[in-house]
Amino acid sequence: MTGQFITFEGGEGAGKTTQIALLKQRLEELGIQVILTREPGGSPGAEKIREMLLSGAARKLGPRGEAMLFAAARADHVDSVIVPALERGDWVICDRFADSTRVYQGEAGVDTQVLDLLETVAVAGTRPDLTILIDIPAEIGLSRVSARSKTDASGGPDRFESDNIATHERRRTLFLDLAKREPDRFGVVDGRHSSDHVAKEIWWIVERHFKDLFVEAGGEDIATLKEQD
Ligand code: T5A
Repeated sequence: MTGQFITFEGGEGAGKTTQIALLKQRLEELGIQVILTREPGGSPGAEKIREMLLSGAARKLGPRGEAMLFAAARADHVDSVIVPALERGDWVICDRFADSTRVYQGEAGVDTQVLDLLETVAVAGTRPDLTILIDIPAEIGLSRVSARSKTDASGGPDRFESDNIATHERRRTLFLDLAKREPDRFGVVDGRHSSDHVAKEIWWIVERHFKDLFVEAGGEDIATLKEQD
């Protein structure tokens, strides 16, 4: 089986990290080797850029400067982590990828042509096979993040979490617009449900998306699903 690249997108507190761990477990039960990674970050160089971006230290560069930093981090991450893993035949699940730049830095006013150019250079042809968008009203996602920050060491809101609710809602709309434009790549799930419910919906999408690959590898669930089609 060849390596596959799955990305998770959505607003703050949508449940991406939670669901990525659950999906990894299910894929591993099928004997698939899975690498979990995240953006910004995912490689030593990109993690350094993450600190600059999320602390707000890069804010003074403006949205275009921040977009360039996200792209620089992505280029290193793609070259040093994602491509080698896919070439080994591993599956890569990434918490946010280029769609986040389109949404967050696009919403902040960076020109689409600039974002297109940066993306082309950063990903160098490596694009997700499937993107799961966990859609959630901004208010719910932010309240989860704020509840979590009271019980762990993450501290207060980061550079992007601290934006106002209207900004978060515009980002939500932009994510949904991207999903509408590329329905073959995106699977959209409603993040308001329980973690178990969301995990089932995501697994349903993954099964359908990769059913031919799973059948080749002998995954029984999927073989049954294929027969039902
Ligand atoms: N960014 C990123 C850009 O601007 N441009 C870019 O190009 C990129 C790549 C990254 C920030 O950078 C920006 C976007 C972001 O603002 P981050 O720290 O990586 O920041 O944060 P997020 O990706 O937003 O991740 P979060 O941790 O905030 O949210 P998740 O991963 O979506 O949510 P998760 O799973 O951690 O869950 C949050 C809380 O909710 C609970 C969890 O237990 C946890 O406490 N929870 C649920 N509660 C109830 N029901 C459910 N179904 C739940 N699922 C999870």
